[in-house]
Amino acid sequence: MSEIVLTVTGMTCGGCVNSVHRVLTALPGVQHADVTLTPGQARVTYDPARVDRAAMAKAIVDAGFGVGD
Ligand code: 9UX
Repeated sequence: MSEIVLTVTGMTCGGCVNSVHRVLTALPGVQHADVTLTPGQARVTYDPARVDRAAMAKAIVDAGFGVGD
């Protein structure tokens, strides 16, 4: 497993945190996600053979949030 920390923008309440957590953990290959509001981050444990940063970022953006550099 690999771990990555993504900067997530646009989350303003616990519901947003739950939404980001839901879309990340729905991706095949994502094992675990810890999403925090302050700071806006997602720490993701994943199988790099099955999922990558771009897929995670797309899922977050499709849910209405943003991903920083
Ligand atoms: Mo809270 Mo986030 O009511 O889209 S869920 S602002």
